[in-house]
Amino acid sequence: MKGADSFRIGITCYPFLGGSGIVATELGMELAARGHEVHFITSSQPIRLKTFKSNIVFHQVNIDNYPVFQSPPYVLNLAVKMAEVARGRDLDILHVHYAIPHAVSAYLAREIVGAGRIRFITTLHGTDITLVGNRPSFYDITRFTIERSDVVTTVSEFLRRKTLETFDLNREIVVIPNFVDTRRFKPLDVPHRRDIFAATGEKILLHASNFRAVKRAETVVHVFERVARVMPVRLLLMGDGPEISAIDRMVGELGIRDRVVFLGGSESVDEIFPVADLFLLPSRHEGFGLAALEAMSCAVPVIGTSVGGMPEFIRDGINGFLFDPDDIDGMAGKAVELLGDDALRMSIGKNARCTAVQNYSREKIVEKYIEVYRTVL
Ligand code: GMT
Repeated sequence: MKGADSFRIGITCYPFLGGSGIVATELGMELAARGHEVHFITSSQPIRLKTFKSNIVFHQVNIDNYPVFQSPPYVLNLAVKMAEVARGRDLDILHVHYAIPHAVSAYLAREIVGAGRIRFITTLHGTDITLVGNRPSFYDITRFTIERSDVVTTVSEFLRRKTLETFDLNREIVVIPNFVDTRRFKPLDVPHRRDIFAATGEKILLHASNFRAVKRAETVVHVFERVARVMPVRLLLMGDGPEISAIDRMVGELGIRDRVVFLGGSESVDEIFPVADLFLLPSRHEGFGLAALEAMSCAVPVIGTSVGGMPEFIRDGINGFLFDPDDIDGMAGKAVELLGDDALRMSIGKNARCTAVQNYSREKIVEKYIEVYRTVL
């Protein structure tokens, strides 16, 4: 039941694996735990929303296709569902994650329900601005919906600036970083789980992503191959995506197949992260870089890149390391140094865990979203 100081919020996101969907789902779960009423309005049940939770309702958007349509009218069916839930459940706010096309549907839903009856908040995550929204075929609609959102948030200062520059906008954008459930993503308490992946004395490198070009998984393999020349190591590759076949081929060509484990898409990410000795995320840019934060929360040192959102939470040489995305030699050299020096690795890992717990815990950051809800209402 909704209390006096609580809200009714409709959340829309991509429900399958992916950073924006994870943030949206974790946000919804924390809001519900605090007594707010959360309605997920999505095309399928969000992947991390496994069990029944009080204060959470899942409303499936059914795509009503028809032979004359060239593609399924998801945007329209979503808008109608949003309006239906907004009216039927007397929602205060629609909070959409990833601008395209969710902000368009939210804009339509607000118009259908009647201006002033509901507000909509758009959270930008990264590629919705840096890779998709800036394409000519999406530019105007992305700009329009950013302008018309009641509140816009971005997951980093980098993304805030990028959004204002790209769309030549002059509006307030609130920065709310990604967060992590530090009780679930925590250092390894069952050391023998490492044995599944590596022999005694071998170090484990990990990369987890959706294997899109922006993640630079080929850099991960090049770095690993250089490290493998000088010490016994294994590489775990977690996730799936368009680049995975090329990576598989590359691993064969470099003759390191017996050293590399392809884990595929997994929901047990919190069980895999803590077994690693080093996490590699050499992305060309990240809106934030949630996977790096999850690794840090498990006290696993990260080698990331000095562009995009990562420099906002990784301090080079203190709680992780940052390199130019093309600096394969630099990353490989640092990996060898770190994996050969347990004291250094553990001290960086400890600082990383501290950063996650002190500044990026789910409880702390969700409070910032609640503050935004209060302000907009
Ligand atoms: O990383 C991806 O490509 C997935 C993407 C998404 O929208 O699911 O992630 C974006 O949102 C995450 C959560 O806010 C951010 O941590 C990621 O940095 C961001 N990805 C990129 O900008 C490439």
